[in-house]
Amino acid sequence: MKSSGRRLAAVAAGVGIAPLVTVVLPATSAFAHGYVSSPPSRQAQCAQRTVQCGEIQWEPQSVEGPKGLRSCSGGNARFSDLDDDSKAWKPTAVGQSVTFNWTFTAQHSTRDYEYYLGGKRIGVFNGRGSSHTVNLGGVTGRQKVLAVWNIADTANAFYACIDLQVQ
Ligand SMILES: [Cu+2]
Repeated sequence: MKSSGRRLAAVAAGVGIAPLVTVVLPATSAFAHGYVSSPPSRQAQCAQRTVQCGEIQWEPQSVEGPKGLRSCSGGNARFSDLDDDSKAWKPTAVGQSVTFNWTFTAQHSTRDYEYYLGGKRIGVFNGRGSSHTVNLGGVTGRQKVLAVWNIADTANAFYACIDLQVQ
């Protein structure tokens, strides 16, 4: 009698713990990574509700994909909003010299940061800084810069597109 009572207590305790585990696990996956917050990247504009977007609005830091891509979404179908040039992205007015600032929600070891404009690399920076000043090389008008944060110890990178109005 005593031992079966103990067994029942153990089963009841196990049932009590299970819901806690399932609640805690999904919440942790959204913490990692980083994105360009200034000038506001496309995912930043989604997060700020400047533009209506899908899932990316909840996790602007999560645009992660294999190194070497040149898309704003980093190949993530669920963030395909970011590849849509027809959405009402608000361009930031800038001159030829632009400073891009990253916001990090988790640190990773960095291989480098790269900046692309029209398929051409206009900047590359080694090290740990979160702020990079790039020269746009004489272009004017509406432009789109792709910023890439290449991680040193994984195969992945983080991607962010920034819409600019160059004066
Ligand atoms: Cu991360």
